[in-house]
Order: sequence, then C-alpha cells, then structure tokens
Amino acid sequence: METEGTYDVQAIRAQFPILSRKVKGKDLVYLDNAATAQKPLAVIDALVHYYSHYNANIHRGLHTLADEATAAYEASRTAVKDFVGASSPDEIIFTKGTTDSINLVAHSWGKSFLQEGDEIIITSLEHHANIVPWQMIAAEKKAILRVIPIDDNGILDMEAFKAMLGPKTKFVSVIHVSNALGIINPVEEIIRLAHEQHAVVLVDGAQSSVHLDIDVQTLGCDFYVFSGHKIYGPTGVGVLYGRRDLLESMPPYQGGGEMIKEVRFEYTTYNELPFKFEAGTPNIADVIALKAGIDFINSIGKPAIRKHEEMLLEYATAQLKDISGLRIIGDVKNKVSVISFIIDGVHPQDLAILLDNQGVAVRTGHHCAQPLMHRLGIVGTTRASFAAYNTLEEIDVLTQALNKSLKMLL
Ligand code: C6P
Repeated sequence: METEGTYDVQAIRAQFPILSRKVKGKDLVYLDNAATAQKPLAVIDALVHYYSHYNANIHRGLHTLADEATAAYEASRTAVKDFVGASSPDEIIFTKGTTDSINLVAHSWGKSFLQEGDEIIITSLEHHANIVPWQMIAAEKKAILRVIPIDDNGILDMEAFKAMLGPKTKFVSVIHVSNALGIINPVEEIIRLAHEQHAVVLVDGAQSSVHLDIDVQTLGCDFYVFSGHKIYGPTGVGVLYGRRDLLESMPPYQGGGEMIKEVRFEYTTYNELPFKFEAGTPNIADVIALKAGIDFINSIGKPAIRKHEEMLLEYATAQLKDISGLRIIGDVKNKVSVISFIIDGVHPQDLAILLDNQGVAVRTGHHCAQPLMHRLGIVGTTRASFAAYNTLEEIDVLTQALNKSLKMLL
C-alpha cells in the first residue's frame, strides 16, 4: 500500500471503477492517460443522475427540469472559468474538444482577420489538431504557415522564433505541453514576444490543463483550449477560453438555434457571449459531468497531483534507462509525467501488443504528431503517461513487462 504523506493513492484509485478490471487475466495497468484519463465514479454518476432525474433541453423551457438542467450546465461553465482563471463565464465556450475549439478559432478568427501574405506561427511539436485547421485557413486566405524549429531533444529554438516574428505575424498557435514527448514549452515568453508584434496567441492546453496550474490572465494568452476527457471528465466536451473583446469581434462559427437574438428571413442578429458560439442543443450531459471531473482534481489539488506524478516520472525514468537499447525521446528537465521511448530493433507496435498481453496499456505510434516524428527521424514511439491514480508498483509491472517482451522480441 503506497501512501506518500497525505497523498493516499489507494483512496484515489478506489474512486475509479475501471482500475479494478482485468485485461488478459492480469490487473489492468493503465498508462495511456495522455490519450484519455479514466473517469471517477462522480463523473459517471453525474451522467446517470442527469439522464435519470433532470434530462431536459437548456435555456429554453420554463419547467422544473429545464431550470435544473440549465442551472447545472451554467454551474459547469463557472467551474471551468475558475479552473482556468478567466475573468468571466462569458469567456468560456463549450465545444466538442480541443480539436473543435481550434477549428472554431481558425475558421472564425481566420475568416475575419487574415489577409493574403499574413503569417501564422506554430511549433514543430504540434498535434495534428493544431496544424491542419491552420493549413486549411491559410490556403483559403493565402496566408503563410511558419513553424518554429526544435533541437534533437524537442526543445524549441526561441532564437529562430524571435527571428520569425514581424509585422506580418498575425497569429501564434502553440502547444503548451507536447503530447508526444511531455515537454513543457515556454508559453509565457512566446506570448510576450508575440504580443510585442500585436499577434494573437492560442495555447493548446490539451495536455497542460490536467497537469499544470492554469491562469489564463497570468499567462496572458488570448485563447486557451482543452478537452474534458483528459481532465477526468467525459468525452465529447471541450472548452474554448477566449478574451472577451476578441470573441466579441469574431463572427459565429455555426448558425442555428441558441446563437441568435432575432431571426427574420431577411436578416439575423446574434446572441451575446457565450451563446453566440454554442449553436444548437449542446452536449448537456457531458458538460454537466465535466464539473465533476474538475471537482475531482480540486479535491486533491493540482500541486499535490503534480508532485505525485513527478515522483512517478522520476522513478519510471530511472527504471527505463536501465533497459539496454532503450532511448527516451525528449529526455529534458521541464516536462510532465509522459515518457516516450524507442528501443533498438523493436517496432513500437509489436511492443504494445506484448505489453497489452500483460495487462499494460500504453500508446504507440506517431501520437498524431507525424511532422514531429518526421523531424526526429523516427516512425513513432512507445508512450507511457501517468495520472493521479498511478502507483510505483504499476511502474514496476511496466518495467517487468518490458523486459519480458524484449526477451521475446530480440
Ligand atoms: N491527444 C494523445 O494520445 P481531442 O482529440 O480534440 O480531444 O484532442 C486533440 C489534441 C490536441 N492537442 C493535443 C496536445 C493533444 O494531446 C490532443 C489529443 C491524444 O496524445 C489523442 S491523439
């Protein structure tokens, strides 16, 4: 039983029903948290409770169920506002996820404000979700997409970034924490430098939102986006934080119910924030349950979770480095609890199958970051990522499973 100080990992694990299941006859060791986190019972219960007790459409009905559903939906917006340190719930737009949030910004902001020859800057570490929407809008607007290079460890070349910045720079969209490598990027500095050129900055917080304390006002970013499913919440719900004046200046992304003030066949006027960007019946149940995910994190506290995850990362890094032929990709100091590695002569896919046979779930492949893998000259990695409920014993199981797999493969 592992209890470090007041951090009772077994009590945390007990809140996650899935963690007691078996895979291939072995105890599940879930180390694919960067792909999606498991859900505490409170999140699952929030979904069941909504559908069992007050399922109704929101902002429309004048009946008890509609009032209760609307209140719970808006309570979740306030919880998200506090979670990221926004100044008002009006700056919080619910979306389907990080991908949806970035597409919203690229298309809505890009359509209105990008002109031929303008430059959008991203980094070499981006997830496809922060590449493809910018390629699409750049092609439409004849804008130019530029990419901040990295060194062989995955560290951003900030001098190259400074050299890229100029009056043509209109937008900088940057991954806060690399999903493939776990590296934390210097987003504060990136934001400051971009703002000196009056460029707008989006921070992809898909991986940072769960590990790091986020205060969008301290960061100074213009947009911050993340997915509910990576912060112990449900799938199908995500968040776009946007600075009020920017959101107000942007046209709606989609038209339909809820986002309007008045509709005639001749014209339509749009609703206030945040509803202007939430066309149609939203994902009510998942938005409501997202608050339970946030409450779970707050009940432990991000600093305590981070400390636990750092302890796991340090332990796992030392264990894995003892395995001959294993190389950690992105082996830098400033990172979250993600270890990406390759092993000489071993294809990550083969390894994943053998690990799964031993109950260990990791992710292998390009991690939706093909340009990064291309830059690093590899086809992919094996990635183990740790969450609040993982234990040192599970890392021992990973190490044993790796050694056993390598005996079979090499
Ligand atoms: N990364 C991973 O295994 P969605 O799919 O919209 O919830 O999130 C997309 C996304 C965007 N940016 C970053 C940094 C991400 O990590 C992700 C999702 C998962 O690494 C699934 S590919």
